[in-house]
Formats: sequence, structure tokens, C-alpha cells
Amino acid sequence: MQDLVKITEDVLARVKACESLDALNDVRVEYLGKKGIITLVMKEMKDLSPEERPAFGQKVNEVRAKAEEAIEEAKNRMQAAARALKLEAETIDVTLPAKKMEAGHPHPCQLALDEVERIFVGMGYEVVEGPEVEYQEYNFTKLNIPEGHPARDVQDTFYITDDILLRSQTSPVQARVMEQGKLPIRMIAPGRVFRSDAIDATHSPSFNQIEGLVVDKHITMTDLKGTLTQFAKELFGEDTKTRFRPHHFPFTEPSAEVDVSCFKCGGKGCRFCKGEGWIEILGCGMVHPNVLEMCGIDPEKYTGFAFGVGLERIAILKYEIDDMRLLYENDLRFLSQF
Ligand code: 2U9
Repeated sequence: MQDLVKITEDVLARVKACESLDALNDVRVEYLGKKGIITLVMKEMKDLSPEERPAFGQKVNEVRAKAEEAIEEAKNRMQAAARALKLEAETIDVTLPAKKMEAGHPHPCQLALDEVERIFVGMGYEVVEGPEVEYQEYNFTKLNIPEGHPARDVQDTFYITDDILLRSQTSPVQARVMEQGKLPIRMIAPGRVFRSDAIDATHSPSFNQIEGLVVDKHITMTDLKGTLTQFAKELFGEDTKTRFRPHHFPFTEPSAEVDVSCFKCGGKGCRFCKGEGWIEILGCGMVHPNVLEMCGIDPEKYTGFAFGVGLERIAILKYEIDDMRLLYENDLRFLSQF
């Protein structure tokens, strides 16, 4: 019995001194484990006389219950303290200003492309894309650009083999659509093109074009002029006027370059239009009968018009950018203005 009082005092003191759950577990094993002090005392009961056993058994059970209770209590206290510490460490101050999200936005060329596509899709055109690596057959021959033509020169075009090149215009996309033979055609072909040009404020070896093509019965120059004038009005404002100047392209006949009245000064002449009152925006023409024929369309039954416009040029004009290189440099101080 003396021992039991001592064991009780000891275990309670040991539990009280514990500073961690691990230490507490060690005390539990030391007293209540398989070979624990209290467990051994219980086992030794068999050496007592039958008269002594019940009273001693009751005492041992009390010691054991006290030890278990003290350990449980200490465990709960430690867990609650740990939880409180964790909660305090994880406190969120909901009144702090939120972290600023740096959301991106479309590049000015993408904004210009979206706008051009919106206008033509609104007129019933399809948007068609094609390969950037092309056969010279599609890039030149089918577009009535004969062998020996300066446009084919290795000085101007990136050749991969004698036959394969980086397209210098998106026209091969239209040639491929014509070859499929589904008429009528009303399409625009936007995309990257490549020319062996040195970089300056208005040139780049890789830039973007949007070309358009309409092929149907009874298409005339009037359709061409009406369509492109409507396009100019939607892009630059309802008051915009267009001017068609004769020009030459191998793939169209007749051909023209198109100017729009300056949307800054309304045509009076200013710094923006260099005093001209007019700004050149695109080239166009009636599809050459040779091109129709080479792409499998009977030029006696069908006619068409085509046009081409530089996407960077549209972006530069629309957003009043004075150097094309800014569009390629990915400088956020420039890009974040759009
Ligand atoms: C087919 C038939 C005809 C596409 C055309 C132009 C006029 C034109 C330039 C504008 C500025 C190229 O980006 S730029 O340097 N393009 O002036 N492009 S007509 O004519 C076609 C195309 C495909 C089958």
C-alpha cells in the first residue's frame, strides 16, 4: 500500500512535468504500458493471499484510473494549447489590401485583327488559316507570278528548298480554298508572312497580313469598291472616304491601291497624313483570269475580287503608333497602354 501511494505521487508529478505529447506518451508507457510500473503491480497481485487481494485490487485500479485521467487531461490541455497557437499563427487580416492581379490583355495587333475579322464576318465572310511553310507553286505560280519575277528572288523570299519556302503572302490560303471547288467564296485569310527585309520603322522580315477573296458569278469592280469602302468606314469612322488609284499586281487585273481620307484632319491635310489628306491602307483588284484558271475555276463563268492589307499597318494607324518595331519588342511600358 505504501508503494501505491508513492507510485501515485510519482506518476502525477511526472505527468505534471511533461512539456510535450511525446514526453507524456513516454510516461504513459512507463506506468501503464505492457511492462509498465502499474501493470507489473497488477500482475504481482497473484502473489497475495485471497483475503488481501480484493482491497489491494481496488487500490491498484484507483491508482491506474488516476494515472489515466491525469494523462488524458494533460493531453487535452496540450492539444488545445497547440491548436490555439496554430490558429493565432494562421490568423488572416481580412482588412489588408488584396494582392494586385497582373492580368494581361490582347496585343494591339490582336485588337486590330479582332476588329477586321468582326467587320468581315459581319459581311458574311469566313476566316480561313493555312500553312506558313508553303510550296512555291502555291505562293507564286498559281498566283500568276511567273518564274524570273523579282518577287521570287532569293533576296526577297526565305527558301527552305528550291520548292518549299516561308510564304511571302497569305494568298496561297485562297489558292487552296479555290482548288477545293466550293463556290461561291467569301473569305479572309489572316496570318504571318515572311520577307527578307531589313528591320526599320516600317519593315520587318516577319509581319502579318489579312487578305480577302470573293469569287462568285457577276462579281464586279463595284462590289470591290463598295465592300472596301464599307470596311474603311467601319474601321476608321462613318465619315471616311476612299480613293482607288490604279496599280499593278500580277494576281489581279485591274489592280488598285486604296487610300482613306485622313481620320485625324478629315482630309484637309495634317502632320498625321503628311499634308496629303489621304492615307494608303491596302491593295486590291479583280482576280486575274489566269489565277482563277490555275486554281480550277472557269473565268468565263466566275469573277472575283481580292485585297490585301498589312495588319501592323492597320494597328499603327488605328492606335497612332509611330514605329512598327514597338509592336515586336514586348515592352510592357508600351503594351500596357492598349
Ligand atoms: C488570290 C488572288 C488574289 C491579294 C492581294 C494585295 C492586292 C496587296 C499587300 C498589302 C500590303 C501586301 O501586306 S502587304 O504588303 N497586298 O496589295 N493583295 S490583291 O490578291 C489575291 C490573293 C489571292 C488567289
